[in-house]
Amino acid sequence: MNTINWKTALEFEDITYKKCNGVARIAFNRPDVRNAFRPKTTAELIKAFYDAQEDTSIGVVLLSAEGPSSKDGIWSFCSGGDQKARGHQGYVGDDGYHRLNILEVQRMIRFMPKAVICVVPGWAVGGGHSLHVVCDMTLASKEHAIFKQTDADVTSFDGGYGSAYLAKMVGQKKAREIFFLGRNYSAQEAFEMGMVNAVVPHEELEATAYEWAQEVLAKSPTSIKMLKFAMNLTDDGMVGQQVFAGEATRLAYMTEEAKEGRDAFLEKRKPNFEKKWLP
Ligand code: S0N
Repeated sequence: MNTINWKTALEFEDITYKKCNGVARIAFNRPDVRNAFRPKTTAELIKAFYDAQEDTSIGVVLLSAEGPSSKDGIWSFCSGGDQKARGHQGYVGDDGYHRLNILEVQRMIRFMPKAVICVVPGWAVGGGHSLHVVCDMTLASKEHAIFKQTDADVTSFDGGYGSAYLAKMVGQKKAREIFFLGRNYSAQEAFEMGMVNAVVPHEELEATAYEWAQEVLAKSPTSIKMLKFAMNLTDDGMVGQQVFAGEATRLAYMTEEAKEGRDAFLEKRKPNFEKKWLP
């Protein structure tokens, strides 16, 4: 296995952002509040995910968390929206405006043309649970991961990927149980439901995530991207079709036919497509 030598890519306050050998690691860094996110956190996540998307040396993103809490040693992935930053219309940022932009983070994960692996070292709760659902794969700490949906306790409801997509993953009855009862589920239970890919001893969690990332990195980048978008497509409606078709267009641009179309326009002549209507 490659030695993991994470290097800080960008400095943030609420998250850490590092890179190593084709892997980007974005991690919540508010362990004393169980890694709850406030508007500053989501703004930082958006910047980090955008950087990882644009960096052609990066093929896989790990979404993880720093920890444990300095107060009580408990591990958390993310406990969702910071209830202390919650005003009457949403979560209030330093600028005084209310924002609900965690959904933008979800969309970035969903439409990122690279694999995103969620690494859950502890609590995955509320909006934190939804983030794990939207990631392409999830690895969970055997000893410390706990999955829980508290949306119905605090009057929030993730009606998109957090619930409807979860139902496609674990089945309708189980998804309703998760949201309507808000119980705690261990990593093993989450694995048995089909929402976790592997249960990993806590000490090996990050190294395992890095190994999984290296396995993905050995594959064809175009295949990974097209497969991800193909699997998204049926659940994402016209936007899913748009994203998949956009990548198909990119592939079409690489053909001789496309080059002829462009050149003919620039040279103010009729294109000669040589009438190759391939079967
Ligand atoms: C995570 C839980 C289960 C952990 O329990 P535990 O281990 O007993 O710890 P606590 O003593 O409860 O907590 C330790 C300290 O951490 C603070 N804290 C924990 N979670 C939060 C939080 N979410 N916000 C702020 N602070 C938090 C505690 O207060 C405590 O601090 P001290 O030591 O100072 O007292 C347990 O903590 C828990 O249940 N947490 C709350 C989970 C929750 O309800 N989260 C919100 C759920 N809703 C969302 O996430 C909104 C989703 C969302 O954003 C969204 C979705 C769809 C559409 C739009 C939006 C949107 O709003 O953007």
